[in-house]
Amino acid sequence: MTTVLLTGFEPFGGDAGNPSGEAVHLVAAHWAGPEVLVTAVLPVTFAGATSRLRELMAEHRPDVVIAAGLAGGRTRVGVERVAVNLVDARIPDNDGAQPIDEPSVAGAPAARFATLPVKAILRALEDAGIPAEVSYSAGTFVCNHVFFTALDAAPPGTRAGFVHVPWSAEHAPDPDAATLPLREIGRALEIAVRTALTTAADTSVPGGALH
Ligand code: PCA
Repeated sequence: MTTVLLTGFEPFGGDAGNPSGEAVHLVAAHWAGPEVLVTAVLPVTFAGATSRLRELMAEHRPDVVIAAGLAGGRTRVGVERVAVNLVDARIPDNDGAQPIDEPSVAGAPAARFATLPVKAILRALEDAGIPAEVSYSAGTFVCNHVFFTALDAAPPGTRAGFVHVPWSAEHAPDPDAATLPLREIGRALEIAVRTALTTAADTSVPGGALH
């Protein structure tokens, strides 16, 4: 049986909501299989998020792992291509921890690439009318830490990666914030999962960044 692990995050930084966690619930509510979908909303803590993720991966042995998080201010859904082995927290996490200049996983390489078909996901999102981009930095906070940990914990053959989402229109911090409707964010995550399940080899289309 093919298994997918899809995670989002709890609110952080004093925000009332986090669209990544809410969107994961939407995907779970609509999931029609036949693959098994396991979902979880991770705490925004360096220690708690990665220990929960490692537990979930050990328990369910997923074929596809997609972690999602909020990138407030971004206008597009970002399919992350590279996780760096670095934690450098600009704000405290939800435990009050603020690690600076530490490795995400001691002794691991400086960076790892997502093993998702990132270009095929980009193309599928664009075809569905969802603003999307390949992103080359998931930051150095809890999201990147979870992304790097997912790649570190994934056995060979697992497709693992990270998707950053904008604010939802329903929970924007201010009226001028860039947003997408929560329904569209959920649709984006479902498309990412479905594309990862159905794409054998990634598509070769431009998706790089000039700066
Ligand atoms: N976004 C943060 C952590 C949790 C989330 O949803 C980040 O990008 O690191």
